[in-house]
Amino acid sequence: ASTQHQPRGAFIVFEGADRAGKSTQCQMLVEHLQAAGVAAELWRFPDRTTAIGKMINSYLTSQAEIDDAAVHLLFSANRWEKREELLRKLRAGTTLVVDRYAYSGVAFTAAKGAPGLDRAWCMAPDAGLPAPDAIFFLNLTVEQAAARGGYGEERYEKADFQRKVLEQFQGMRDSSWRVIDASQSIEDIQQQLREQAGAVVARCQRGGEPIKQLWG
Ligand code: Z5A
Ligand code: MG
Repeated sequence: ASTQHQPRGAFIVFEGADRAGKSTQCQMLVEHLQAAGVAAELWRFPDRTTAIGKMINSYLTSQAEIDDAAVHLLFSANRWEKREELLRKLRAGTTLVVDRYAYSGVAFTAAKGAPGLDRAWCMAPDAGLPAPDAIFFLNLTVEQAAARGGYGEERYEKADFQRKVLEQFQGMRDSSWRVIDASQSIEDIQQQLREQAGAVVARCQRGGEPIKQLWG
């Protein structure tokens, strides 16, 4: 039997509007899984610790200007450079809870509306990356997000742009995405996530689930 079909960890991605609570929920979910005896790790993209990630960080904090197409490819390269480790962890049985992935990559660049950088162009460099077993989309309007104390100081953290990013996410979403109303309380959201993520983890632990590829 192919090793891909052995019991393995689950690959769970969180996407959604800014301020929707992705980082809060990812952290809580990983702690819950670990407490339940599941091998689990919290990952995030961009991973700002690598050489590529440091360039991305300089861009996001406006210390560097980088061409829109070039920075898009850096975000993608930042996922490709983690691919081997990601697959190794999953096959070793570790569940990965990942705060943003290629969907953010496409939504944020396509939202710029720059000539030539349409959604198809944005999707191309991520084709072939491991695909998640589940995508949780934390859904929050720009107005609800603003009520949480406003956006931060980074490059993309402006209401007008966030509205365009949300439109891009709506356009990409398919029926496999698990949409969660992120205006609920932190505890209520976490409860729903635990139930749904628990089922995905159990399914992958049983085996027979191949690791698929983007954009399948
Ligand atoms: N980006 C890109 O362009 N291309 C790519 O390929 C990738 C990313 C992967 C960095 O993201 C930027 O990179 C991001 C996309 C772009 N740009 N923007 N904007 P990041 O992940 O580092 O962004 P962040 O700084 O972590 O912010 P965030 O993700 O928007 O926030 P969040 O993680 O969703 O929310 P949070 O930090 O958990 O919570 C926000 C606040 O709300 C906090 O005060 C919480 O206590 C509060 N909160 C959380 N949940 C609730 C509920 N349920 N009720 C009330 N208050 C709540
Ligand atoms: Mg976050």
